[in-house]
Amino acid sequence: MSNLEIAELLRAVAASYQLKDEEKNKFRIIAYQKAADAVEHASSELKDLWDEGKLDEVPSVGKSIGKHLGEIFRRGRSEHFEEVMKGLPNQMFELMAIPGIGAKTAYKLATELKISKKDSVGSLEKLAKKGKIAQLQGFGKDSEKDILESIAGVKVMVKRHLLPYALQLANDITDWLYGNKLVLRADPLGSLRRRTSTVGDIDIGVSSNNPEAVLEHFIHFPKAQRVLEKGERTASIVVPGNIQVDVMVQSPYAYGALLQHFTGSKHHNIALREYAQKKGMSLSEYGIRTKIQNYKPKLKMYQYSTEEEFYRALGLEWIPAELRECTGEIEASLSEKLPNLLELKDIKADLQIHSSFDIETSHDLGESSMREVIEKANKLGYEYIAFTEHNPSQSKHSDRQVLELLKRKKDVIDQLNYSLVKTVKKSMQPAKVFVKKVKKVFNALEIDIRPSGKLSIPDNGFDYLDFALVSIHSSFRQSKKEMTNRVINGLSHPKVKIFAHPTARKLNEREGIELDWEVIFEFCLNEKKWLEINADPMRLDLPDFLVREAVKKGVKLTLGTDAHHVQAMENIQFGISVARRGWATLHDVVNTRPLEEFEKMLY
Ligand code: DGT
Ligand code: CA
Ligand code: CA
Ligand code: ZN
Repeated sequence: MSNLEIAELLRAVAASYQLKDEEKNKFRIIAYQKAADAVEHASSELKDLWDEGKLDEVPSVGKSIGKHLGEIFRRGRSEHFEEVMKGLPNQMFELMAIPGIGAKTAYKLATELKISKKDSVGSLEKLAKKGKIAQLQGFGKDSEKDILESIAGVKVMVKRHLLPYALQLANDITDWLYGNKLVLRADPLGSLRRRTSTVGDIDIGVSSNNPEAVLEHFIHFPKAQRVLEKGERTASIVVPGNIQVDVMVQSPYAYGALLQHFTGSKHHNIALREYAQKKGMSLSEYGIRTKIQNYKPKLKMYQYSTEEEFYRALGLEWIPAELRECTGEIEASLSEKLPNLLELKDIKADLQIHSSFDIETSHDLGESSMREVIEKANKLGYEYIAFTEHNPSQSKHSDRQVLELLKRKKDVIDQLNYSLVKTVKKSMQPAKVFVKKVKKVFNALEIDIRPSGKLSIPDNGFDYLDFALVSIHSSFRQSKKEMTNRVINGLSHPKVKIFAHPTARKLNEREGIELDWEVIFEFCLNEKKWLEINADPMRLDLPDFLVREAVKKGVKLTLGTDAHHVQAMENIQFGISVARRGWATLHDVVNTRPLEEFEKMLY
C-alpha cells in the first residue's frame, strides 16, 4: 500500500466517523485528518518505516492509528477500519477526491444516485451532465455546475511529486543500482537534480561498461510495478504512486555528456545546442561532434568523462544544475558572471520555528518543546534561532489575555537565553574546544494579517517581541490591489521584519495570492523588510522566479523551515535549493549573518 493510498484510507476513516457521530468523534476526526496529511507528505514509504520499527517517527501518527496501520501491513486489512466504515458506500470515498465535496455531500450523492463502483467520479460527471444532481433535494443548478467544474479541474491536475518524496525514492533506486557491481556511478538527474519545486518523473544516470546487465538489474527493482520500456541504453519502470523512473546508461568515458544531457532542462539543452552549433559543434548524450577541417569524415566525436570538461569544451564555465533553465545562465557563464550561489553551510539560523509552547494560538501549535528545538539547532550548527508561534487566537481571548500569554512566552525565552549564555561560557572556559552552539533564541511571533490589513495582536503586544513575521492565512481571494495594500499595512509596524510564505501557495493544492510585486519589493527595499523563503516542501515560497526578481532588486531574504516538529528543521535544504534557483548568494540572505550583525539589522 503506497503512502497516497494510506492517506486516502485515513481520510475515509475520518469521513466515516464524521457521518456516524460528528460531535462524539470530534477529536478522532481531527487526528485521522492530520495523520492523513502527514502520511501523504512523509518522505519515506510508511510500509518501510513499519518494517524498520520506525512508524512512530512520522509526526501525527499516534500509537493507536499506528497500531491499525501495522495490522494492515501484517494482514492486509484492519478490522477496526472496516468496522468504522461499515454500511457506507465505497463510491462516496472516491467522490471525496473532488474538491468541495465533503463527507456528507459525498454520502448523499452516493446513496441517492446510481453511481458506478468502477469509475465513481466519471459516473458522477455523466449524471451531472444529464442534470441529475440539480434534481436532488438540497442541490441546484449552481451546485451542479460547481461540481462539474471541480471534476474538470481534477482531470487536468497533473499530480507532480514533492521533493522529499522524490528524493527518497531516487535514493532507494540508486541504492538498489549500487547493489550491482557493474554500476560505477548512479545519479538522480532531470528536474530532481535541478531541484524544481515539484518533480514529474525520476531520471537516473548510470555509468557502466555493461548497460545490458545494469538495465536488467534495474527493472528488477523490488518495488517496480510495470516495465514501460527496455532498450539498449535506457529503460523505464513504474513504481507505486504511479511514478515513472527513467534510467539511462553511459560508459564512464562519456558519462559527462550523459550527466549534461539528462539533467536538462530541455530549454537549457536547446539553447546550449544552438550556442554549440554556431561553433560548428553538435551535442548529444554521447559527447560533442566537432567540425574539423581537412579531416574525414569532417566530424570528430569527442567524449567527456565529467560535466566540467563537457562545458569547458564549449568554452563555458560549469553551470550549477539549479540554474539550467534558460534564463541567462549560458550568457553569464560565457562572461564569467555566474553567481556564487548560497550553500547550506552558510546558514547560521532558522527563522521560522513553531514550538509546542502553548500560547493558545490561532493555528496549529508545534509538536516539539523549545528545549528539543534548541538541541536540534545545536546539531545543525546554528548560532541563533527564532521561535515564531502563531499569535494567540483573538476570537478566544481578550486583549488582556493575549498580552498575558505573550508575556508568559517572553519570560520563558528570557530564562532560556540566560541558560544558553551560561552554557556557552562554560564550554568556552577550560578545554578550549570550540563547540558550535546556539547562543541566542529570539522571541518572535507569526502574526496573521487580517483582510483589512490590521495585525492580529494588540499594539502593545509588540513590546514583548524581539521581532515579528506576518503572513496571510485566510481570505486568499482579494483583488491584487486590496491584497497589496493589506500586505503593506501588515508590514508597516517597525517590529515586523519578515513577510512569511509570501504567496501563501500550497503545492498541488492552492495557487498563490495575487500581489503587485513591484510595490512589495520597493516597500521591502526602502523599509528594510525581508521576504521569507519558506522551506516547507509543500510551500517553497517565495517561489524561485520571484526570488530571482527580489535578488535583482536587492531585496533581502530570510530562510525558515516553518518546522512544527524538530525533524522538519532538516527541510532547510529545500529552502537553499529555492534560493539557488533564484540566483541568491550568501549576501542576499539575512540569516547567513553572524548573531551580532543580525541583531543590528533588526533595529
Ligand atoms: P519533469 O520530469 O517534468 O519534472 O522535468 P524533467 O526536466 O526531469 O524532464 P524529463 O524527465 O522529461 O527529461 C529529463 C531531461 O532529459 C530533460 O531535463 C532534458 C532531457 N530531455 C528530455 N527531452 C528532451 C528533448 O526533447 N530535447 C532535449 N534537448 N533534451 C531533452
Ligand atoms: Ca524527470
Ligand atoms: Ca523522464
Ligand atoms: Zn504560516
